[in-house]
Formats: sequence, C-alpha cells, structure tokens
Amino acid sequence: MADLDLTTHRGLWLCVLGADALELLPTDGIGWLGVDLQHGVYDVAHLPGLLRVAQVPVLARAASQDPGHLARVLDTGVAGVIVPGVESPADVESLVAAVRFPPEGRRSTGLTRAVLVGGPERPLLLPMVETRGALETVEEIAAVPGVDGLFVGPYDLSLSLGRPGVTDADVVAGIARVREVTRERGLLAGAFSAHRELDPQLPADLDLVAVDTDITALRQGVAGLLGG
Ligand code: 3PY
Ligand code: MG
Repeated sequence: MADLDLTTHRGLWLCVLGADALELLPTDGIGWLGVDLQHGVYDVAHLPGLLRVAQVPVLARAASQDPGHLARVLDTGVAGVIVPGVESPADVESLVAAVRFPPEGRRSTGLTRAVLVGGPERPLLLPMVETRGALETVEEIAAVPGVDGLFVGPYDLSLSLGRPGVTDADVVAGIARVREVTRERGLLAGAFSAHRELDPQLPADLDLVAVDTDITALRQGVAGLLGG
C-alpha cells in the first residue's frame, strides 16, 4: 500500500476555489485537500495550478471511471484518486488497470507534469463505496490487488440504499463496515462528512475525513461576519 503522510486526517473538499483563493486560505488543521472533478467546477486543467499552491497532499475525486480521464488526472501529479460510483469488484479491477503502470496495469507514461515536475511513485487508488453493490461486495473489493483504500460517499450511499439521510443507521453501519474490512487488510479508509451530526458517528480511526467543502466554509464565513 502506498503511504500518505498526513498531519491530520481532517481534509477540506474543494468544489469551487481557484488556486489564487486556495493560496490565501489558512492551512492550520487541514491535513489534505480533495479536489472534486465530479461535482465541483473543475476540469483536469485546474489541477496543476491548485497543486502548485497546495501545502498538503491533494487527492482528486475523479469525474468518472473512464481510464483516459483517470490517466490525465494522474498525469498532473496528484497524490491519488478517489473514484466514484463503483458497483463491483470487476469495476475495481478495471480501475487498477487504468491507474497502475505495467506490469500491474495498463497506464501509459509521457512527458507529464507528474514525470517532469514530480508526482508520487505510486498514487493512491481509493475507490468509493457509495452504492449498494459496492457495500454488498466490500470484502471482495478490498481484496482486489492494487487498491490502497476505500472512501465512503454517504450521500450517494443513502440514496442507493433507499435510506433517508447520511445519519441513517444503515448508512452509519455501512461506514463502520468499510472501516472494519479495510482495517483487516491494512488499507486506508476515508469518508466524506459535511454533516455535524454524522461526525461523531464516524469511526474514530478513519484515515481521511472530508470535514466539509470550500462552499460551506465560504458561506459560513460570510454569514459569521455579515449575517444579520
Ligand atoms: C457522497 O457522499 O456520495 C459523495 O460522493 C461525497 O461528495
Ligand atoms: Mg457521491
């Protein structure tokens, strides 16, 4: 398993901030940054600028499982990819093929930022557990060689399970199950939160918690300063 050297498991999830704004943020208490290419405003082309000013490891949440997209994300030199929407061990085997160089996988190299400026030897592959299919096959998914950890998306998981919200008992139990399975295999486990009632129900030993988004930080900052 690849290492991720973090000062804290608490991360900030970026959806909208550009590099100029990120550079001005206080960094105390932030161990890592998630850059959301699935639901944020970003394209792959935003990553180099964000990476240049980031003071902590950057994990990109990919837009999709498409191998061409994943390769371009990794070419920027991010510490790893969080990949949405997997349903099965077969999906995860395809991800390993996409993100690992031969002989482990089929990723191609080139004159990339990762090669010329620097990226990790072995970026992290963190498939998301956010579907019923992924949760039901989580042991097999965690056993796929080449996976470094699993990252729970509680919002989609609650939709997929047909449960009313992220603090629903089945969703919370799903997160605990992911931690249990990853712990047994020595893999990383992470989860998105953005919910203050979910925070205390998360396993205490998660390696990565996306505490909240830049959007919420901005909204709360403005409300705190100027709100009536
Ligand atoms: C989810 O909770 O489904 C996520 O993907 C978090 O962004
Ligand atoms: Mg999701």
